Amino acid sequence: MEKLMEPIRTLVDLKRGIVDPDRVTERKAYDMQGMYQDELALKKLVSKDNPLIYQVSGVNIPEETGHIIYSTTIISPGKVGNEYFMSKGHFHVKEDTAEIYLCLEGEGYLLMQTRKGRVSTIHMKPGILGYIPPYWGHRTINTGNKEFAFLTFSPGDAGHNYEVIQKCGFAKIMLEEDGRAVLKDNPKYTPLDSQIG
Ligand code: M6P
Ligand code: ZN
Repeated sequence: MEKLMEPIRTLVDLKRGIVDPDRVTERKAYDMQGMYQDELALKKLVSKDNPLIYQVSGVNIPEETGHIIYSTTIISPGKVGNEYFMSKGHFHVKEDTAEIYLCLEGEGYLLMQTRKGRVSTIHMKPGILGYIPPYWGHRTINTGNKEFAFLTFSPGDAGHNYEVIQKCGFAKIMLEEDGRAVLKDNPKYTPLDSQIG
């Protein structure tokens, strides 16, 4: 017989997201190796004070079909060289699953990419909701000068596939030029040989 789960009540701060989460995952500069253009700048950051790049706070929901997982991501302000702090980025293991990002605080970009390398961006600021359709890989970038916080909702069975991004990178990168955020071609991008989507 299937076990019936009890409902959950979660307090959400409308600027900082989930209050009193069950789990917090921190990604520091050390955890971001291979993700930025300027590897030397990243190395220097790691040996200086290895700053927190972002953290994800979530509630324990079963990672199963039928459930909806929700969490808050907060990306610190800062840059590695002239490339803004960002999340690792991933595709979903179950690629035909979507996700919703709702911006609470700060500003940044939701960068999305298909397996074939087609790119789309949404400029996020408080109150903007970004819908990531199935099959689009996604990463978030803090282009502001304070924390960039957003709430996310995804199907329980979506899963995280980091491999493609780790291997190929994103086709575009977000750099600061003359004090502005500019989307540029990623010179290190290596498209997959066999692509779908
Ligand atoms: C969002 C969601 C999470 C994800 C997090 C950080 O909150 O998409 O599922 O873990 O961002 O992104 P990443 O896993 O790519 O580091
Ligand atoms: Zn996702």
